[in-house]
Amino acid sequence: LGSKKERTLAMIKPDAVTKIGDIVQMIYDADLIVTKAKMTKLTWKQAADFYAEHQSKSFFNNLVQFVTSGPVVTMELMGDEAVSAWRKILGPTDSGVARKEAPSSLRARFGTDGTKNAGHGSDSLASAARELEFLFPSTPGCSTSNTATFSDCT
Ligand code: DGI
Repeated sequence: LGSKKERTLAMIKPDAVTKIGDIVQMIYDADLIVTKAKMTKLTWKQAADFYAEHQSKSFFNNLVQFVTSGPVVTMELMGDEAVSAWRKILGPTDSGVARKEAPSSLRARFGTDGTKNAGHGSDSLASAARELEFLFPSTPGCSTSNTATFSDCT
């Protein structure tokens, strides 16, 4: 009662990928669950498409450069108000600000500054739907049954 089960897209950026264990602990402690996860290296085009809303910003190139500088871990998280719950775990966008305002947040603990900030979280249910489809595309004919082989799905 009074809670909304949501899904959100979480991304661990290249600077925090090796902290995945600590980050799963933070997810677990917040009563969220990891329902999908993969490690991947985004291409420049993928990162630019993912961050298309920021393409006119001064920091756009630095942002795309950073998120393509190494592998990322993307996750689908599920739980009560998952969109805001994950963004609360992340803390303020700038890791320097996060260290002052939310010292136990993910960005305070594992980020560096306004660009190298350890993680991403969808900012709304609409963004979550778009970002989940972008990183975990639904594959007609492959998504409904559990099989040990992937030959029909790749
Ligand atoms: O949703 P957030 O990731 O907290 O923030 P956002 O959607 O406004 O921006 C996306 C990313 O772009 C953010 O994680 C880091 C980068 N960014 C945002 N604002 C600035 C910035 N990078 C720099 N260098 N300076 C900014 O003002």
